[in-house]
Amino acid sequence: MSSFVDRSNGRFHSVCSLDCPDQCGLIVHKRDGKITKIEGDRDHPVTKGFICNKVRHMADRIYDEKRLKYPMKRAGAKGEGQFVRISWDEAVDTIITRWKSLLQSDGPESILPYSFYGNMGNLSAEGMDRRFFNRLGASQLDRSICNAAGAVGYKYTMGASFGVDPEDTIQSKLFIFWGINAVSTNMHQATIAQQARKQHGAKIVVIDVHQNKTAKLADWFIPILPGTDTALALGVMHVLFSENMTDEAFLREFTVGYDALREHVVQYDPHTVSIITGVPAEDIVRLARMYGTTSPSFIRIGNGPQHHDNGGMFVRTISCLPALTGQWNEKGGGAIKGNSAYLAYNTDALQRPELLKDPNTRMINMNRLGEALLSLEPPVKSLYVYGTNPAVVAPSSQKVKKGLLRDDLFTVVHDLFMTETAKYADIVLPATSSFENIDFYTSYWHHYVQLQQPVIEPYFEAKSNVDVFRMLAKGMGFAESAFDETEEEMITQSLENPQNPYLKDINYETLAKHQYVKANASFPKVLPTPSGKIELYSERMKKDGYPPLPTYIPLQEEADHHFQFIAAPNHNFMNSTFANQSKHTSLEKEPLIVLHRLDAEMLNIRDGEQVRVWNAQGEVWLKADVGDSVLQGVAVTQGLWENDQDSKRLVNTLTPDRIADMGGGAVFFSGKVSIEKIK
Ligand SMILES: Nc1nc2c(c(=O)[nH]1)N[C@H]1C(S)=C(S)[C@@H](COP(=O)(O)OP(=O)(O)OC[C@H]3O[C@@H](n4cnc5c(=O)[nH]c(N)nc54)[C@H](O)[C@@H]3O)O[C@H]1N2
Ligand SMILES: Nc1nc2c(c(=O)[nH]1)N[C@H]1C(S)=C(S)[C@@H](COP(=O)(O)OP(=O)(O)OC[C@H]3O[C@@H](n4cnc5c(=O)[nH]c(N)nc54)[C@H](O)[C@@H]3O)O[C@H]1N2
Ligand code: SF4
Ligand SMILES: [Mo]
Repeated sequence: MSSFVDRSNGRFHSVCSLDCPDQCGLIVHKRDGKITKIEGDRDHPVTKGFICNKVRHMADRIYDEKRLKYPMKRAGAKGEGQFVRISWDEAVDTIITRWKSLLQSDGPESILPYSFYGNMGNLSAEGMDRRFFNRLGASQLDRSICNAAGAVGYKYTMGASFGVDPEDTIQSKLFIFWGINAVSTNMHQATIAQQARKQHGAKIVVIDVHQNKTAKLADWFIPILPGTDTALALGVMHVLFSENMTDEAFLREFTVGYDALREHVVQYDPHTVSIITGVPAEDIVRLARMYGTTSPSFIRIGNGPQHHDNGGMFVRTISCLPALTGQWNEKGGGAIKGNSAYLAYNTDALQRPELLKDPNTRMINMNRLGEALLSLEPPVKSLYVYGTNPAVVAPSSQKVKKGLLRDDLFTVVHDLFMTETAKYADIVLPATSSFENIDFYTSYWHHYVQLQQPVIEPYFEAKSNVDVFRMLAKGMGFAESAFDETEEEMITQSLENPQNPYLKDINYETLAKHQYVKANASFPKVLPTPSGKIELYSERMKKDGYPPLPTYIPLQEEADHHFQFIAAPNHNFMNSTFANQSKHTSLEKEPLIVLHRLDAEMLNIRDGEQVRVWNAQGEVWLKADVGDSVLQGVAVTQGLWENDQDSKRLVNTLTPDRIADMGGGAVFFSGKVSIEKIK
């Protein structure tokens, strides 16, 4: 059980639990046992007291009247949202009875857990739940919705998620934000870039399909056609090689395949690349010269271009660039896609894979949830959702909803709110917020491990993920000691990782004392690639059926519709989190669709008019935002809005559930739509 210490008043250390690279240190103010204010921890070495607007308003969410207080069971039709209160005993009994009967009739694979990182705490997101579902033998979930393609792509080049320490990037003289809206999604990296600009005149370049908030503060915004970034990177390489701006000594010592790459990129001359990308040839040359002559330079590789059919190859390609100019040898030089390898903890100790008896247990890709519910054989008969809101965030959401409507599907949703997904549940369970739990956090951007200790008591009857899975294990009669361990024990085991020397001095005690501890990490001298070097040419890729050299492969053709549809995150929501809070929705006002003025003219659409955006999967209604912040043929919307009343705002209605080139990744941004004025 969580050990709650009654500390009714004062200021308490905490950490932001949201799925955001910054993982800010927080100070929580309390009076009479309640949170009154949340602010940044000024002593935190990376986040330094600055936090985003979303979390400054977090107390409103914690005490929102709409928060789930008790377990409930469905009292109306699926999707209607009619529920009645039940006890925890009844909720657990109902689940266990149903699952025991399914084990008999259909076997454990008929049960599918469905989760993501609504709470980044490792115990909450990938701890007791994994132990439980491994022991149950349930279908496994391939958690590929976020950065799976990019992680695999980066691995081919670099071996694992090792990038530059973001604290060092203050030294950089050139920041390239490549398909990342950092002002909204990695605000401290944007702050460091602005500080470097002030201190020593660093330049900020943004490459994006949309002139977003980050592009607005850049020294140079390069608009590009969606899904063509790999070609741009190859064009930059072409110029670097042909104008002798490469670091030959570095290439010889730390890479393999540079001669093959040099020859390979001859075909990607600026003129050819310009036709593919929509970036003028002279800008390609200018970008390459800027990159080739500025050191240290830093590329922040975003998730945007990675959420495409060719997203894995994009990251594989971009991650070759810093090696060409020897940037990994410069303090603050290099790139970040993710930095999770520095803080790799002992996942086996936490998740107990040995509890899963059948190694052939099926794996279901979370990006194909709709298909899995509608047509998988043998069928999924029960779905257990926690820490995610698939009816809103998963691709092709009308299919997901159709699947959730199935009468014979027994669905349980554990969340803090009655999400759109929860409305389809048979049983809804109330979750604690991270401020009510004990957990440990490992950022995927900076190098700090952080501890969360409970700041407030659980809200009404809410329970943490760890506690719920303990109850379910007891109910199922699982006798293994893995289900009795305390959170402190689980944290201790996780941090004992002989595979990762960087964590050597970090344990529960040091965390309890210091709250956040930096891993003693540095960029590895020998990378975990087959050659130990940066692989510009990858034999492993060839074996896996990919071109061994970085190669531009166009997006899949969808000839029926004209506009490339980019449904990206917005500033004031976190995926679908906060889309149910009026403070956040009123800051965002309403969902827009950004169009080029010539496209709008052609469609007879004026700025501010409501438009219908549609394809074969369905339709969405959005307000036109007409201007020149996208190229022609591109349509951008931001934010995963909820559908309230009759509004048609569920943008994932229109996104494809195809799978990316690598890692089973999602391709949210590769779909196409048509657009017309609502008459
Ligand atoms: N405020 C806020 N912060 C967040 C989130 C949120 O929802 N809101 N979500 C969190 C999560 S889970 C994640 S994964 C990260 C994601 O954060 P980012 O890494 O910033 O990724 P996205 O926001 O998906 O997309 C970034 C940019 O890619 C652009 N883009 C799309 N396609 C292309 C393309 O083909 N080429 C180029 N060059 N650009 C393209 C989009 O216009 C967008 O501006 O943010 C996290 N932080
Ligand atoms: N169109 C489009 N779709 C996208 C994206 C995009 O850019 N465009 N981005 C994609 C990406 S990168 C991601 S990562 C996914 C993210 O999608 P999700 O992982 O679904 O993220 P959220 O919408 O924030 O939902 C998290 C849910 O977890 C709940 N929660 C929080 N803490 C806890 C807890 O401790 N226990 C339990 N049981 N529940 C908790 C929250 O209340 C919330 O309802 O969305 C994807 N969907
Ligand atoms: S969402 Fe990101 S920027 Fe905002 S407080 Fe949390 S970690 Fe910091
Ligand atoms: Mo994500």
